[in-house]
Amino acid sequence: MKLLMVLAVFFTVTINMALAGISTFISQDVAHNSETFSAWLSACSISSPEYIVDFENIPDGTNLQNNNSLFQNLVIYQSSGVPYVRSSSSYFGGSNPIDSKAAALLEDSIMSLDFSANPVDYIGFYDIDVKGCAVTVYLTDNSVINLPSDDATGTSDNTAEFYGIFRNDMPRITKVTLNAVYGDSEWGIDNISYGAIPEPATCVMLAAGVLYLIRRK
Ligand SMILES: [Ca+2]
Ligand SMILES: [Ca+2]
Ligand SMILES: [Ca+2]
Ligand SMILES: [Ca+2]
Repeated sequence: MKLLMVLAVFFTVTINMALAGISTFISQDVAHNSETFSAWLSACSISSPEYIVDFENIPDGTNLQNNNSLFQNLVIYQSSGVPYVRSSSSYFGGSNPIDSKAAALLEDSIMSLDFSANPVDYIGFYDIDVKGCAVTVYLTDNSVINLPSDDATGTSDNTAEFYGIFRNDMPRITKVTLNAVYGDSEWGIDNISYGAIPEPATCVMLAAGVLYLIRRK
């Protein structure tokens, strides 16, 4: 009887964990970027992302389409048109890149962030000059999940707003697509942050190693 109860609790916990699903962290305006970014980091149990692509060290005018040597474990492409590194708000529908450069994109074209070479646990980015962008994630088990669309603000000046994704207990993420269908035909993306969370087994081994060293002293 006791064994049955233990098994029942085990399966209930397992099922509840399986239902948690992908988490999203969507800043509703520029003023909420910082707290939304922090909430995303803490949900992922990380202090900073493994990789951050801010485009600052890439020459202005660089064509990013399907370029697999520019970034570690990230390939960017659009279904129509081509993403370029740009530094002027005239390529971002009147909005500004973060710092001096960002990737300039076309609305009504599906933008892909492809991590299939090495699937990731978390992705964050700032969308520029866009309202209500459709966000879809593709997982390693071939499932496809539509996430809530981005914020409904930002069409000029400093409008880069944070959108964070954490896979939680779902399979790792191979690709994220973004489709901005509202606006003035231009938008952009900046500070693309992504990576894998260190395996707990590694942490346990590290802790065991540290304890061993302390004991030896
Ligand atoms: Ca930038
Ligand atoms: Ca605009
Ligand atoms: Ca726009
Ligand atoms: Ca926005």
